[in-house]
Amino acid sequence: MHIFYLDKTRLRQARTELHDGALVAPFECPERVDLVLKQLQQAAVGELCEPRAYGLEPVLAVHDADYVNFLADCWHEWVAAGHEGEAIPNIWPARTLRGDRIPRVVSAKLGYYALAAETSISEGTFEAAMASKDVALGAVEQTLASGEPSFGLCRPPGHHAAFDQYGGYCFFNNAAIAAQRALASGKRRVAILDVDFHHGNGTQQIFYERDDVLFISLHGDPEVTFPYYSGYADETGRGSGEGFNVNYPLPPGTAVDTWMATLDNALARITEAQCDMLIVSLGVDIFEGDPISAFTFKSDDFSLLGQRLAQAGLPTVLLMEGGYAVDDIGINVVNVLQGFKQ
Ligand code: Q9C
Ligand code: ZN
Repeated sequence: MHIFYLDKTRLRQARTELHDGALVAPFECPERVDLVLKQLQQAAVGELCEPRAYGLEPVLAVHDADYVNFLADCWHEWVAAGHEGEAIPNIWPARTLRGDRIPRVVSAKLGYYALAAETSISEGTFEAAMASKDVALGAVEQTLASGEPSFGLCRPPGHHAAFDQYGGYCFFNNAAIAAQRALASGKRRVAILDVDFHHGNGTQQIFYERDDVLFISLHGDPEVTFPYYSGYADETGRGSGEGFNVNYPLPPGTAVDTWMATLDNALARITEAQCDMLIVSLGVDIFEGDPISAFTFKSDDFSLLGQRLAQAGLPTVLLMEGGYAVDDIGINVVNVLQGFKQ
């Protein structure tokens, strides 16, 4: 298996995350990739590869140009405005305000383009997001060329990033960018299977009205789990996308056998829809020890997950999303990839 990685993903190193009313050290930190890389190398899972730089074109294929410009300029505008801490929104175009015009000043643009406030923007955030999508693109190109599975050690993650919104630690939607690339190179229908603990609201939103990408997500019930305003079972797609969005909200504490039975339903839908490529949004925050999640996967269960994913029998790209119990994140990723290879 080819493993894609770029050191520049480390440039995302915010100092603050707004968590339960306090500014804490971010859960989504560079140490995450150190631990995954270390375990991947120890287990000799595959060849480590650096992708080339793909530029902005594949980003603009799924994201709004003004949004991308905002991300590119945000930190500089924030500094130029004389602000001290990291860039965090504190007002939104909420339901009773105007959301139909793009504001001029950075403090207002933050609320316009953010869907949550935990994700501070800091120096290097844009550069790391660019590297992260290049990791995803390198992985998908490798799989498109060889038919062999690839893993992209993306960071920052992507699945909460929508057409023109960031949040949930995500800026560019790496899985969506990779899926669009696969379609551009001739794939007919791509399945994005999102196993991260949190609902992939961004991926859902980007493809909601389309039938060339089947989006399926297993996640913590949004009644009680971030992102709260998306991820319910009645969100099934719109227009020609009707039936091509499938959500499986599961209660906190869901047992692994229930989760795996749900995965079987998801895989059956992928087969039924005649997808010709699989992109896995691989969050390992379903681990029992994850500090911000509530599923009960043990490290060994991740091997079974990898095996089941392989049984879909499709060219497969696995892209890193969440997973925050840093001591275990590496072994959990390795177990998925080893299980896949068996
Ligand atoms: N303060 C991903 O896993 N906050 N993002 C949750 C903890 C945001 C997770 C509550 C969680 C975002 C990619
Ligand atoms: Zn997550």
